[in-house]
Amino acid sequence: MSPKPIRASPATRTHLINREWVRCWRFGAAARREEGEYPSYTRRLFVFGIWLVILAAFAVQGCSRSPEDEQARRLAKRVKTEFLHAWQNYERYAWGHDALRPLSKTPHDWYGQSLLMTPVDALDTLVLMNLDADVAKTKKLIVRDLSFDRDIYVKNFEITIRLLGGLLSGYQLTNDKRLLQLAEDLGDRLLPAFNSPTGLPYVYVNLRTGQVRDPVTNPAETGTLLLEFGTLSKLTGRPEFYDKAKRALVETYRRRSPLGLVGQSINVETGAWTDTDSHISGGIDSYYEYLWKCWLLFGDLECRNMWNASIPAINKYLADDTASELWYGHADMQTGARTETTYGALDAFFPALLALSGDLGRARRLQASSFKMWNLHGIEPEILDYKTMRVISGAYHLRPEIIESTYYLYHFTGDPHYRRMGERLFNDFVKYCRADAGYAALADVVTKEKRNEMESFALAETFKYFYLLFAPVRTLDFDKIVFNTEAHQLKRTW
Ligand code: DMJ
Repeated sequence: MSPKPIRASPATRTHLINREWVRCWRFGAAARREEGEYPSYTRRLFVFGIWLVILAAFAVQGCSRSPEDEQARRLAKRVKTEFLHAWQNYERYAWGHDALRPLSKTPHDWYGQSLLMTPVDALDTLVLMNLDADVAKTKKLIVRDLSFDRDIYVKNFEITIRLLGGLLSGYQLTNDKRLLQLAEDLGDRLLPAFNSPTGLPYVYVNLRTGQVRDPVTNPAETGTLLLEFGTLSKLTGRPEFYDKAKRALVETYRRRSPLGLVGQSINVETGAWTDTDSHISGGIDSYYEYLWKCWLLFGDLECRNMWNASIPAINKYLADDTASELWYGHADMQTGARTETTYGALDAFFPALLALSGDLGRARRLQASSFKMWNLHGIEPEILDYKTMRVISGAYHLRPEIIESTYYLYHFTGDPHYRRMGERLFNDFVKYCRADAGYAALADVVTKEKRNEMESFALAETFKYFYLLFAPVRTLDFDKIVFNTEAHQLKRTW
Protein backbone atom coordinates (compact mmCIF):
# COMPACT_ATOMS: atom_id res chain seq x y z
CA MET A 1 0.00 0.00 0.00
CA SER A 2 2.16 2.89 1.18
CA PRO A 3 5.91 2.68 0.55
CA LYS A 4 8.13 2.28 3.57
CA PRO A 5 10.75 4.89 4.57
CA ILE A 6 14.31 3.94 3.62
CA ARG A 7 15.91 4.27 7.05
CA ALA A 8 17.15 2.02 9.83
CA SER A 9 14.44 1.93 12.45
CA PRO A 10 15.38 2.29 16.16
CA ALA A 11 14.74 -1.47 16.49
CA THR A 12 17.19 -2.20 13.68
CA ARG A 13 19.78 0.08 15.23
CA THR A 14 19.42 -1.64 18.62
CA HIS A 15 19.78 -5.00 16.90
CA LEU A 16 23.01 -3.88 15.20
CA ILE A 17 24.48 -2.64 18.48
CA ASN A 18 23.55 -5.90 20.25
CA ARG A 19 25.18 -7.83 17.44
CA GLU A 20 28.41 -5.90 17.99
CA TRP A 21 28.28 -6.70 21.71
CA VAL A 22 27.97 -10.41 20.97
CA ARG A 23 30.93 -10.16 18.61
CA CYS A 24 32.97 -8.49 21.35
CA TRP A 25 32.07 -11.17 23.81
CA ARG A 26 33.13 -13.89 21.37
CA PHE A 27 36.43 -12.12 20.76
CA GLY A 28 37.11 -12.02 24.50
CA ALA A 29 36.20 -15.68 24.91
CA ALA A 30 38.57 -16.68 22.12
CA ALA A 31 41.34 -14.71 23.78
CA ARG A 32 40.62 -16.44 27.09
CA ARG A 33 40.84 -19.87 25.45
CA GLU A 34 44.28 -19.04 24.00
CA GLU A 35 45.55 -18.07 27.45
CA GLY A 36 44.79 -21.44 28.97
CA GLU A 37 42.84 -22.00 32.20
CA TYR A 38 44.99 -19.68 34.40
CA PRO A 39 46.13 -16.72 32.23
CA SER A 40 48.85 -14.49 33.57
CA TYR A 41 47.99 -11.16 35.15
CA THR A 42 49.58 -9.23 32.24
CA ARG A 43 47.65 -11.19 29.68
CA ARG A 44 44.45 -10.55 31.60
CA LEU A 45 45.19 -6.86 31.67
CA PHE A 46 45.92 -6.88 27.95
CA VAL A 47 42.61 -8.57 27.10
CA PHE A 48 40.74 -6.26 29.44
CA GLY A 49 42.38 -3.27 27.71
CA ILE A 50 41.30 -4.50 24.29
CA TRP A 51 37.80 -4.97 25.64
CA LEU A 52 37.76 -1.41 26.91
CA VAL A 53 38.99 0.04 23.61
CA ILE A 54 36.38 -1.89 21.64
CA LEU A 55 33.58 -0.92 24.00
CA ALA A 56 34.59 2.73 23.91
CA ALA A 57 34.65 2.65 20.10
CA PHE A 58 31.15 1.21 19.96
CA ALA A 59 29.88 3.60 22.60
CA VAL A 60 31.18 6.58 20.64
CA GLN A 61 29.80 5.19 17.40
CA GLY A 62 26.43 4.38 18.97
CA CYS A 63 26.01 7.78 20.58
CA SER A 64 27.28 10.01 17.81
CA ARG A 65 24.74 11.52 15.46
CA SER A 66 25.32 12.57 11.91
CA PRO A 67 25.62 16.33 11.32
CA GLU A 68 22.28 16.09 9.53
CA ASP A 69 20.60 14.59 12.61
CA GLU A 70 22.22 17.20 14.85
CA GLN A 71 20.90 20.00 12.66
CA ALA A 72 17.43 18.43 12.60
CA ARG A 73 17.46 18.18 16.38
CA ARG A 74 18.33 21.87 16.66
CA LEU A 75 15.59 22.76 14.20
CA ALA A 76 12.96 20.72 16.04
CA LYS A 77 13.91 22.64 19.17
CA ARG A 78 13.58 25.96 17.36
CA VAL A 79 10.19 24.97 15.94
CA LYS A 80 9.00 24.16 19.45
CA THR A 81 10.27 27.52 20.74
CA GLU A 82 8.46 29.36 17.94
CA PHE A 83 5.30 27.33 18.45
CA LEU A 84 5.41 28.39 22.10
CA HIS A 85 5.79 32.00 21.03
CA ALA A 86 2.51 31.69 19.09
CA TRP A 87 0.77 29.65 21.77
CA GLN A 88 1.81 31.76 24.77
CA ASN A 89 0.67 34.92 23.06
CA TYR A 90 -2.67 33.29 22.36
CA GLU A 91 -2.78 32.47 26.08
CA ARG A 92 -1.84 36.01 27.06
CA TYR A 93 -4.20 37.94 24.82
CA ALA A 94 -6.98 35.58 23.72
CA TRP A 95 -7.28 32.73 26.21
CA GLY A 96 -10.74 31.19 26.03
CA HIS A 97 -11.49 32.70 22.61
CA ASP A 98 -11.42 31.21 19.14
CA ALA A 99 -8.28 32.95 17.95
CA LEU A 100 -5.69 35.64 18.55
CA ARG A 101 -5.43 38.72 16.37
CA PRO A 102 -1.64 39.01 16.60
CA LEU A 103 -1.15 42.63 15.53
CA SER A 104 -3.84 44.27 17.65
CA LYS A 105 -3.25 41.67 20.42
CA THR A 106 -6.99 41.15 20.75
CA PRO A 107 -9.20 38.05 20.74
CA HIS A 108 -11.47 37.03 17.92
CA ASP A 109 -14.54 34.75 17.94
CA TRP A 110 -15.86 33.41 14.67
CA TYR A 111 -19.55 33.49 15.60
CA GLY A 112 -19.60 36.16 18.28
CA GLN A 113 -19.16 33.55 21.00
CA SER A 114 -16.25 31.22 21.48
CA LEU A 115 -16.05 27.59 20.42
CA LEU A 116 -12.43 27.40 21.61
CA MET A 117 -11.17 26.89 18.09
CA THR A 118 -7.47 27.46 18.86
CA PRO A 119 -7.29 25.35 22.07
CA VAL A 120 -9.07 22.38 20.46
CA ASP A 121 -7.05 22.67 17.26
CA ALA A 122 -3.74 22.99 19.13
CA LEU A 123 -4.30 20.26 21.72
CA ASP A 124 -2.68 17.37 19.85
CA THR A 125 0.31 19.55 18.86
CA LEU A 126 0.83 20.24 22.57
CA VAL A 127 0.69 16.49 23.22
CA LEU A 128 3.12 15.74 20.40
CA MET A 129 5.61 18.30 21.72
CA ASN A 130 5.32 16.84 25.24
CA LEU A 131 4.11 20.12 26.71
CA ASP A 132 2.34 18.33 29.53
CA ALA A 133 1.43 21.33 31.69
CA ASP A 134 -0.12 23.08 28.68
CA VAL A 135 -2.00 19.92 27.74
CA ALA A 136 -3.50 19.72 31.22
CA LYS A 137 -4.42 23.41 31.29
CA THR A 138 -5.94 23.31 27.81
CA LYS A 139 -7.92 20.17 28.47
CA LYS A 140 -9.27 21.73 31.67
CA LEU A 141 -10.42 24.79 29.74
CA ILE A 142 -12.07 22.67 27.03
CA VAL A 143 -13.88 20.41 29.46
CA ARG A 144 -15.03 23.32 31.62
CA ASP A 145 -16.01 25.89 28.98
CA LEU A 146 -16.77 24.22 25.69
CA SER A 147 -20.48 23.98 25.07
CA PHE A 148 -22.19 23.38 21.76
CA ASP A 149 -25.63 24.25 23.03
CA ARG A 150 -25.60 27.57 21.21
CA ASP A 151 -28.06 29.33 18.96
CA ILE A 152 -25.53 29.96 16.19
CA TYR A 153 -25.18 28.83 12.58
CA VAL A 154 -21.78 27.22 12.11
CA LYS A 155 -19.94 26.02 9.03
CA ASN A 156 -20.32 22.26 9.04
CA PHE A 157 -17.02 21.66 7.20
CA GLU A 158 -14.79 23.93 9.31
CA ILE A 159 -16.30 22.79 12.59
CA THR A 160 -15.93 19.16 11.58
CA ILE A 161 -12.28 19.28 10.51
CA ARG A 162 -11.10 21.57 13.32
CA LEU A 163 -13.30 20.81 16.33
CA LEU A 164 -14.63 17.31 15.75
CA GLY A 165 -11.21 16.21 14.45
CA GLY A 166 -9.40 17.94 17.33
CA LEU A 167 -11.66 16.47 20.01
CA LEU A 168 -11.34 12.97 18.57
CA SER A 169 -7.55 13.01 18.33
CA GLY A 170 -7.41 14.69 21.76
CA TYR A 171 -9.49 11.83 23.15
CA GLN A 172 -7.37 9.17 21.48
CA LEU A 173 -4.15 10.73 22.76
CA THR A 174 -5.22 11.47 26.33
CA ASN A 175 -7.91 8.85 26.94
CA ASP A 176 -10.08 11.52 28.52
CA LYS A 177 -13.63 10.35 27.91
CA ARG A 178 -14.99 13.87 28.36
CA LEU A 179 -13.43 14.82 25.03
CA LEU A 180 -15.27 11.97 23.35
CA GLN A 181 -18.53 13.07 25.00
CA LEU A 182 -18.02 16.56 23.61
CA ALA A 183 -17.30 15.09 20.18
CA GLU A 184 -20.47 13.01 20.28
CA ASP A 185 -22.56 15.99 21.35
CA LEU A 186 -21.08 18.02 18.51
CA GLY A 187 -21.64 15.20 16.02
CA ASP A 188 -25.31 15.00 17.02
CA ARG A 189 -25.75 18.73 16.55
CA LEU A 190 -24.09 18.69 13.11
CA LEU A 191 -26.10 15.74 11.78
CA PRO A 192 -29.10 17.85 10.61
CA ALA A 193 -26.77 19.45 8.03
CA PHE A 194 -27.14 16.24 6.00
CA ASN A 195 -30.93 16.49 5.82
CA SER A 196 -31.12 17.62 2.20
CA PRO A 197 -32.91 15.85 -0.65
CA THR A 198 -29.56 14.56 -1.95
CA GLY A 199 -27.89 13.74 1.36
CA LEU A 200 -25.24 16.36 0.55
CA PRO A 201 -24.80 18.63 3.58
CA TYR A 202 -25.87 22.27 3.74
CA VAL A 203 -23.06 24.74 4.38
CA TYR A 204 -24.42 26.00 7.72
CA VAL A 205 -26.30 24.32 10.56
CA ASN A 206 -27.64 25.88 13.75
CA LEU A 207 -26.09 24.05 16.71
CA ARG A 208 -29.16 24.45 18.93
CA THR A 209 -32.12 24.31 16.56
CA GLY A 210 -30.72 22.08 13.82
CA GLN A 211 -31.94 24.54 11.18
CA VAL A 212 -29.84 24.65 8.02
CA ARG A 213 -28.99 27.26 5.40
CA ASP A 214 -26.95 27.86 2.25
CA PRO A 215 -27.53 25.04 -0.23
CA VAL A 216 -24.70 25.95 -2.62
CA THR A 217 -21.53 24.22 -1.52
CA ASN A 218 -18.50 22.41 -2.97
CA PRO A 219 -16.86 18.95 -2.96
CA ALA A 220 -14.42 19.85 -0.18
CA GLU A 221 -17.34 20.73 2.08
CA THR A 222 -19.43 17.70 1.12
CA GLY A 223 -16.60 15.17 0.93
CA THR A 224 -14.25 16.05 3.79
CA LEU A 225 -16.30 14.68 6.67
CA LEU A 226 -15.92 10.92 6.72
CA LEU A 227 -12.63 10.61 8.60
CA GLU A 228 -14.14 12.53 11.53
CA PHE A 229 -17.74 11.24 11.43
CA GLY A 230 -16.47 7.72 10.69
CA THR A 231 -14.09 7.77 13.65
CA LEU A 232 -16.89 9.08 15.85
CA SER A 233 -19.03 6.18 14.68
CA LYS A 234 -16.38 3.61 15.48
CA LEU A 235 -15.69 5.10 18.92
CA THR A 236 -19.34 5.44 19.92
CA GLY A 237 -20.74 2.39 18.15
CA ARG A 238 -23.30 4.55 16.35
CA PRO A 239 -23.35 3.82 12.60
CA GLU A 240 -25.41 6.88 11.62
CA PHE A 241 -22.37 9.16 11.76
CA TYR A 242 -20.45 6.99 9.31
CA ASP A 243 -23.43 6.46 7.05
CA LYS A 244 -24.37 10.14 6.64
CA ALA A 245 -20.83 11.28 5.88
CA LYS A 246 -20.18 8.32 3.59
CA ARG A 247 -23.34 9.03 1.66
CA ALA A 248 -22.29 12.67 1.17
CA LEU A 249 -18.93 11.50 -0.20
CA VAL A 250 -20.53 8.98 -2.56
CA GLU A 251 -23.20 11.46 -3.74
CA THR A 252 -20.43 13.91 -4.65
CA TYR A 253 -18.51 11.23 -6.52
CA ARG A 254 -21.66 9.98 -8.30
CA ARG A 255 -22.05 13.41 -9.85
CA ARG A 256 -18.60 13.43 -11.46
CA SER A 257 -18.57 14.15 -15.19
CA PRO A 258 -18.08 11.44 -17.83
CA LEU A 259 -14.42 12.52 -17.83
CA GLY A 260 -14.22 11.65 -14.13
CA LEU A 261 -13.89 15.21 -12.79
CA VAL A 262 -15.90 17.13 -10.20
CA GLY A 263 -16.73 20.83 -10.28
CA GLN A 264 -16.28 23.82 -8.04
CA SER A 265 -19.88 24.35 -6.80
CA ILE A 266 -22.91 22.15 -6.33
CA ASN A 267 -26.46 22.69 -5.07
CA VAL A 268 -27.38 20.19 -2.33
CA GLU A 269 -31.11 20.49 -3.02
CA THR A 270 -31.00 19.82 -6.77
CA GLY A 271 -27.69 17.95 -6.96
CA ALA A 272 -26.76 20.12 -9.97
CA TRP A 273 -23.35 21.66 -10.50
CA THR A 274 -23.45 25.45 -10.39
CA ASP A 275 -19.80 25.90 -11.39
CA THR A 276 -18.04 23.30 -13.54
CA ASP A 277 -14.50 24.51 -13.02
CA SER A 278 -12.36 21.57 -11.89
CA HIS A 279 -9.05 21.66 -9.98
CA ILE A 280 -7.27 20.37 -6.88
CA SER A 281 -7.36 23.74 -5.13
CA GLY A 282 -9.51 25.10 -2.29
CA GLY A 283 -13.12 23.96 -2.59
CA ILE A 284 -12.17 20.53 -4.00
CA ASP A 285 -8.74 19.61 -2.54
CA SER A 286 -9.60 17.57 0.52
CA TYR A 287 -12.45 15.68 -1.22
CA TYR A 288 -9.70 13.76 -3.05
CA GLU A 289 -7.63 13.53 0.12
CA TYR A 290 -10.49 11.76 1.93
CA LEU A 291 -11.17 9.26 -0.85
CA TRP A 292 -7.71 7.82 -0.28
CA LYS A 293 -7.45 8.36 3.46
CA CYS A 294 -10.85 6.77 4.22
CA TRP A 295 -9.55 3.67 2.51
CA LEU A 296 -6.46 3.81 4.74
CA LEU A 297 -8.28 4.46 8.02
CA PHE A 298 -11.39 2.34 7.59
CA GLY A 299 -10.30 -0.12 4.90
CA ASP A 300 -13.40 1.02 3.00
CA LEU A 301 -13.01 -0.58 -0.43
CA GLU A 302 -15.57 1.71 -2.00
CA CYS A 303 -13.37 4.68 -1.08
CA ARG A 304 -10.35 3.05 -2.68
CA ASN A 305 -12.35 2.36 -5.83
CA MET A 306 -13.56 5.96 -5.98
CA TRP A 307 -9.97 7.15 -5.60
CA ASN A 308 -8.76 4.74 -8.28
CA ALA A 309 -11.42 6.01 -10.66
CA SER A 310 -10.64 9.68 -9.94
CA ILE A 311 -6.84 9.96 -9.97
CA PRO A 312 -6.38 9.15 -13.69
CA ALA A 313 -8.70 12.03 -14.62
CA ILE A 314 -6.79 14.42 -12.35
CA ASN A 315 -3.50 13.40 -13.94
CA LYS A 316 -4.94 13.57 -17.45
CA TYR A 317 -6.87 16.84 -17.40
CA LEU A 318 -5.57 18.89 -14.49
CA ALA A 319 -1.86 18.06 -14.61
CA ASP A 320 0.20 20.44 -16.72
CA ASP A 321 3.43 18.72 -17.68
CA THR A 322 5.42 21.62 -19.08
CA ALA A 323 8.90 20.83 -20.37
CA SER A 324 10.69 19.90 -17.16
CA GLU A 325 8.02 21.05 -14.71
CA LEU A 326 4.83 19.56 -13.34
CA TRP A 327 1.95 21.75 -12.19
CA TYR A 328 -1.77 21.12 -11.69
CA GLY A 329 -4.12 23.75 -13.12
CA HIS A 330 -7.85 24.12 -13.79
CA ALA A 331 -10.03 22.54 -16.49
CA ASP A 332 -13.71 22.37 -17.24
CA MET A 333 -15.14 19.19 -15.74
CA GLN A 334 -17.32 18.49 -18.80
CA THR A 335 -14.95 19.23 -21.69
CA GLY A 336 -11.54 18.88 -20.03
CA ALA A 337 -10.52 22.20 -21.65
CA ARG A 338 -7.92 24.18 -19.69
CA THR A 339 -9.59 27.12 -17.91
CA GLU A 340 -6.77 28.51 -15.77
CA THR A 341 -3.06 27.96 -15.33
CA THR A 342 -3.13 28.74 -11.64
CA TYR A 343 -1.75 26.89 -8.63
CA GLY A 344 -1.36 28.13 -5.06
CA ALA A 345 -0.70 27.58 -1.39
CA LEU A 346 -3.69 25.25 -1.03
CA ASP A 347 -2.76 23.08 -4.04
CA ALA A 348 0.58 22.42 -2.36
CA PHE A 349 -1.03 19.62 -0.31
CA PHE A 350 -1.10 17.41 -3.39
CA PRO A 351 2.49 16.11 -3.30
CA ALA A 352 1.69 14.71 0.16
CA LEU A 353 -1.35 12.90 -1.17
CA LEU A 354 0.53 11.61 -4.21
CA ALA A 355 3.29 10.31 -1.94
CA LEU A 356 0.84 8.72 0.46
CA SER A 357 -0.92 6.94 -2.38
CA GLY A 358 2.36 5.65 -3.79
CA ASP A 359 3.14 8.05 -6.67
CA LEU A 360 6.51 9.34 -5.52
CA GLY A 361 7.58 10.39 -9.01
CA ARG A 362 4.84 12.96 -9.46
CA ALA A 363 5.04 13.89 -5.78
CA ARG A 364 8.70 14.87 -6.06
CA ARG A 365 8.20 16.84 -9.26
CA LEU A 366 5.18 18.75 -7.98
CA GLN A 367 6.96 19.52 -4.73
CA ALA A 368 9.79 21.07 -6.75
CA SER A 369 7.18 23.33 -8.37
CA SER A 370 5.67 24.29 -5.01
CA PHE A 371 9.14 25.19 -3.77
CA LYS A 372 9.73 27.28 -6.88
CA MET A 373 6.47 29.10 -6.12
CA TRP A 374 7.64 29.70 -2.54
CA ASN A 375 11.06 31.00 -3.62
CA LEU A 376 9.64 33.50 -6.07
CA HIS A 377 9.07 35.98 -3.23
CA GLY A 378 10.58 34.10 -0.31
CA ILE A 379 7.13 32.97 0.79
CA GLU A 380 4.28 31.47 -1.20
CA PRO A 381 1.25 33.40 -2.51
CA GLU A 382 -2.32 32.19 -2.24
CA ILE A 383 -2.58 31.96 -6.05
CA LEU A 384 0.08 32.06 -8.76
CA ASP A 385 -0.15 31.86 -12.55
CA TYR A 386 2.51 29.24 -13.19
CA LYS A 387 2.75 30.09 -16.90
CA THR A 388 3.65 33.73 -16.33
CA MET A 389 4.88 33.34 -12.70
CA ARG A 390 2.66 36.30 -11.85
CA VAL A 391 1.05 36.47 -8.42
CA ILE A 392 -2.75 36.50 -8.77
CA SER A 393 -3.61 36.61 -5.08
CA GLY A 394 -0.76 37.72 -2.83
CA ALA A 395 -1.87 36.81 0.69
CA TYR A 396 -0.18 34.16 2.83
CA HIS A 397 -2.47 32.82 5.54
CA LEU A 398 0.20 30.82 7.45
CA ARG A 399 -0.92 27.81 5.47
CA PRO A 400 0.63 24.39 6.17
CA GLU A 401 0.23 22.51 2.88
CA ILE A 402 3.71 22.96 1.43
CA ILE A 403 5.24 21.93 4.76
CA GLU A 404 2.90 18.95 5.03
CA SER A 405 4.15 17.75 1.62
CA THR A 406 7.79 18.33 2.58
CA TYR A 407 7.23 16.17 5.67
CA TYR A 408 5.51 13.36 3.74
CA LEU A 409 8.24 13.34 1.12
CA TYR A 410 10.94 13.18 3.76
CA HIS A 411 9.05 10.41 5.50
CA PHE A 412 8.71 8.28 2.38
CA THR A 413 12.11 8.92 0.78
CA GLY A 414 14.42 9.68 3.71
CA ASP A 415 16.07 12.14 1.31
CA PRO A 416 17.86 14.89 3.31
CA HIS A 417 17.00 17.30 0.49
CA TYR A 418 13.52 17.63 2.01
CA ARG A 419 14.83 18.52 5.44
CA ARG A 420 17.00 21.20 3.85
CA MET A 421 13.95 22.41 1.95
CA GLY A 422 12.01 22.49 5.21
CA GLU A 423 14.77 24.48 6.88
CA ARG A 424 14.53 27.10 4.18
CA LEU A 425 10.72 27.22 4.51
CA PHE A 426 10.98 27.56 8.26
CA ASN A 427 13.59 30.34 8.17
CA ASP A 428 11.44 32.33 5.73
CA PHE A 429 8.31 31.64 7.75
CA VAL A 430 9.93 32.99 10.91
CA LYS A 431 11.57 35.91 9.12
CA TYR A 432 8.39 37.23 7.56
CA CYS A 433 5.53 36.07 9.76
CA ARG A 434 6.85 36.37 13.32
CA ALA A 435 5.15 39.22 15.17
CA ASP A 436 5.61 40.62 18.67
CA ALA A 437 2.59 38.66 19.80
CA GLY A 438 2.56 35.39 17.92
CA TYR A 439 2.60 34.80 14.18
CA ALA A 440 0.80 36.91 11.61
CA ALA A 441 -0.46 36.12 8.11
CA LEU A 442 0.81 38.29 5.28
CA ALA A 443 -1.49 40.59 3.35
CA ASP A 444 0.96 40.55 0.46
CA VAL A 445 3.92 38.24 -0.09
CA VAL A 446 5.59 40.81 -2.34
CA THR A 447 5.64 43.69 0.16
CA LYS A 448 5.58 41.34 3.21
CA GLU A 449 2.96 43.55 4.84
CA LYS A 450 1.45 41.66 7.78
CA ARG A 451 -2.20 40.96 8.38
CA ASN A 452 -3.98 40.81 11.74
CA GLU A 453 -4.71 37.06 11.59
CA MET A 454 -3.40 33.87 13.16
CA GLU A 455 -5.66 31.04 12.08
CA SER A 456 -5.94 28.08 14.42
CA PHE A 457 -4.53 25.82 11.72
CA ALA A 458 -1.15 27.52 12.15
CA LEU A 459 -0.98 25.77 15.55
CA ALA A 460 -2.77 22.60 14.51
CA GLU A 461 -0.92 22.05 11.25
CA THR A 462 1.85 24.44 10.23
CA PHE A 463 3.97 24.14 13.36
CA LYS A 464 3.10 20.45 13.71
CA TYR A 465 4.37 19.51 10.26
CA PHE A 466 7.52 21.61 10.73
CA TYR A 467 8.13 19.84 14.03
CA LEU A 468 7.54 16.36 12.64
CA LEU A 469 9.85 17.03 9.72
CA PHE A 470 12.79 17.65 12.07
CA ALA A 471 11.89 15.61 15.15
CA PRO A 472 13.19 12.03 15.60
CA VAL A 473 11.20 9.45 13.62
CA ARG A 474 9.97 7.84 16.86
CA THR A 475 7.98 11.02 17.69
CA LEU A 476 5.03 9.67 15.73
CA ASP A 477 4.19 6.16 14.55
CA PHE A 478 3.22 7.32 11.07
CA ASP A 479 2.00 3.93 9.88
CA LYS A 480 -0.52 3.66 12.71
CA ILE A 481 -2.33 6.96 12.16
CA VAL A 482 -4.08 8.95 9.45
CA PHE A 483 -4.05 12.75 9.57
CA ASN A 484 -7.34 14.44 8.93
CA THR A 485 -7.16 17.49 6.70
CA GLU A 486 -6.48 19.67 9.76
CA ALA A 487 -3.51 17.45 10.78
CA HIS A 488 -5.37 15.77 13.63
CA GLN A 489 -3.98 12.27 13.91
CA LEU A 490 -6.68 9.61 13.99
CA LYS A 491 -5.84 6.10 15.06
CA ARG A 492 -7.55 2.92 14.01
CA THR A 493 -8.44 1.24 17.29
CA TRP A 494 -11.32 -0.80 15.97
C1 DMJ B 1 -7.09 23.95 6.84
O1 DMJ B 1 -8.24 24.33 7.50
C2 DMJ B 1 -7.24 22.61 6.21
O2 DMJ B 1 -5.99 22.09 5.92
C3 DMJ B 1 -8.10 22.61 4.98
O3 DMJ B 1 -8.15 21.36 4.36
C4 DMJ B 1 -7.57 23.62 3.99
N1 DMJ B 1 -7.35 24.88 4.57
C5 DMJ B 1 -6.72 25.02 5.85
C6 DMJ B 1 -5.23 25.20 5.81
O4 DMJ B 1 -4.76 25.93 4.77
